[in-house]
Amino acid sequence: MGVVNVTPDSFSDGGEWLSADAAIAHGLALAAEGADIVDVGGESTRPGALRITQDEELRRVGPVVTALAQAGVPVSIDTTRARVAEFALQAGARLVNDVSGGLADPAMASLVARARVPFVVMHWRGPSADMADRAVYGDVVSEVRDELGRRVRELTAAGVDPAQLIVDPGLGFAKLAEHNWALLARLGEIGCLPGQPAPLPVIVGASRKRFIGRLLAAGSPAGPRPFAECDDATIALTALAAAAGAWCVRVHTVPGNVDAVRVAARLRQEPAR
Ligand code: PMM
Repeated sequence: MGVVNVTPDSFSDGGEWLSADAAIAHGLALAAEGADIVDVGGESTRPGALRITQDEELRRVGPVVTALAQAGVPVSIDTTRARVAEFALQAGARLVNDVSGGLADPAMASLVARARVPFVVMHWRGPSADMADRAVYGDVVSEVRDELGRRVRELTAAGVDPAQLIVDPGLGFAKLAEHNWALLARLGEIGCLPGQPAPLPVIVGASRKRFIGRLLAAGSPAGPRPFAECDDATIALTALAAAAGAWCVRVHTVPGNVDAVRVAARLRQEPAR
């Protein structure tokens, strides 16, 4: 999944694709490089980010989703608002990626149930403005699984087909670096949710996140590595996530990540001992 952030302030690529023309060209390029899905978002979720209005979100993503879908690109809409998701689906988007897993907007569950489209349920403990305060866990992996399991049961009770659900550990969302690493180390457990008869597909969004820059800068007085210099480490994480069975990785650059996924897929064809 290649990312197109139509925002001035996303932490990793804010401002790069803010005009519709630049965002559309970028989405087409990601698809041409091998992204199976292009994820279009208009609202930054970086730590501390304040909300924008629904009208502003629609103004940013509307023309981009419409043009990419018309060009035949499989588009996912990255939004927590049912109205924005509904607009995008009518314009041809095929998947809804909601970082709140339907918690931010009570209308999201019924929209997704009606639309019968795949729905990404990310682990979320509250809005970006103050999510850092909620990064408190005993065992982060079991708590994330329990909270995702509860969300899946609630969505299913609201009429969403469980076969349409994809779960995401929500790296960086109410998580400290140590929580992100623990979740990545035990990624194989994330899709196995309490109360679910079979594992759910898992999507991982590690690309360019700050915990990678912090690791790579260890000991450097210059502080975390800049985002764009974290792409090789992102590719390493993609290989490991794919080898651990992830269904999808959400990334800002495509070619190296596609190669990493193909290598991991080939390795997974070999019998385990
Ligand atoms: N991260 C961001 C935005 N959307 N969606 C999913 N499913 N998972 C994520 O981890 C995720 C997301 C924030 O990252 P960005 O600002 O680089 O897009």
